[in-house]
Amino acid sequence: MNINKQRQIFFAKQAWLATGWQENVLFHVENGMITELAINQMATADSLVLSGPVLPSMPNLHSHAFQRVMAGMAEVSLNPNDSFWSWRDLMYKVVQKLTPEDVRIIATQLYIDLLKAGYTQIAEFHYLHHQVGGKPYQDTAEMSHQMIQAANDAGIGITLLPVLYSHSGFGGQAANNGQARFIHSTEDYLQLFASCEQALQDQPLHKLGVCFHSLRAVTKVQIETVLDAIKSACPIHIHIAEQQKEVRDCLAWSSQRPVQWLHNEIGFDARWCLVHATHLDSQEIQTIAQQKAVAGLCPTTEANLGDGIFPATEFEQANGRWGIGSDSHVSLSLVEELRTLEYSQRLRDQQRNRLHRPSQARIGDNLYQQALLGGNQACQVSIGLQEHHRADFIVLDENAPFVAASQAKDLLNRWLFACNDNLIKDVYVAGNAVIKDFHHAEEEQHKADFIKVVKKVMYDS
Ligand code: NGQ
Ligand code: ZN
Repeated sequence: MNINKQRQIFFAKQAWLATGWQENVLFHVENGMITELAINQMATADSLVLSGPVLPSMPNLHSHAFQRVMAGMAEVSLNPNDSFWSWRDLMYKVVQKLTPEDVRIIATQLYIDLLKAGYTQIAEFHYLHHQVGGKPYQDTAEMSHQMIQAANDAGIGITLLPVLYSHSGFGGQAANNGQARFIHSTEDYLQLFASCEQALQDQPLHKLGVCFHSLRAVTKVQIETVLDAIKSACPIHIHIAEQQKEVRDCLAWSSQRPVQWLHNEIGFDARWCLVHATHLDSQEIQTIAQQKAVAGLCPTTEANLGDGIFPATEFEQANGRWGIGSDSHVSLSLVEELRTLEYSQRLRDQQRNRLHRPSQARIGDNLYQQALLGGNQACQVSIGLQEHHRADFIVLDENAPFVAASQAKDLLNRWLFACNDNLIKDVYVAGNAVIKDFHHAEEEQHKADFIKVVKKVMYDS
């Protein structure tokens, strides 16, 4: 995707900077980056005046785009013990039906909807690589190209995470039939990674990361071999400790809990994003925080799949880094992700106002700030209204009653806790307006294509 190289100047009456809400903010954008920013300025003749309060957009650190096609379709009780694992069986059935074109169409619609929701970078944890039955496509990176195309058509930045997936359980158990489209040897994975690297060259919005599906899906030797082979300082993502069963199986196999195993046997640091990390003991909470790894939280999917409650209150007290992802895309609302995270803690603790920091007593402001910082780290981007950051930002609807009526200090709490309509009116990626007045320029065509794919895949019609 091309970045507008022209210099642009924006003016915001109210903008949420790293220092909190400020007034009369003038900022310059060049090559998609903020080059100068000052508060208490006047709009200049050549500046574009943004209509409402302006905030940085949000990075989304975890996505399986194809799963959007089945969102809301697994909410039928088929068995009194329905669980994460029975949901996964249904998901594997959907996987058998998808062509590369279907996947691109689903992802394009999804990415447009995510832009409208205020996300401008998506970490795509991409493991659907092969044909049905497991044969690679003629171009082994075929599916990865579809994801990049979808991101470009929508106008979102992608942090592409090609996934290494080889086994069905701890200790290198053979993959099952439902997983055939996901499977690589270490060598083949390294080739795929090199193809993706090439495909992303000269695409400044896009990033590439290493990804292991889970400790169930790869062996220790595989992790070591991949990390040894890939020299670039890219992010590293892995699903970890999402389900109790996974923790029990890991203990039975290694006598260690998943995060403990990763720390002791491989080691992790700020390059790592530990997705879910739901089931942690106190030592593991401290370790993740001390190592400055990001906990990749997906509150609505974790609730939907019955994963458990992430110990966010304790993690926050340990200064842990975290961000949010929409994962299975059962919800595309960043408001719902942040609200669900805070409310999960209140419901467990039977207390109010859980996720705050000594420097930030306002829950909404703290949630937004932490999710932005952790998301930036995990997606390897720098979104934020400050110099040398990418000019990705959102404009709230100045006519929404709580936006019009509230003092700036209360805006985030009003928005995140008390509004259900989408308040995001305009969305800018690297200085370009991709959502204008709630709309995307190509949305009608993509919507029509998406409707056809949903009918075909989910209803055979
Ligand atoms: C996935 N999703 O890979 O799509 C997983 C489920 C698994 C989430 N963990 C499958 N939410 O972990 O084996
Ligand atoms: Zn996932």
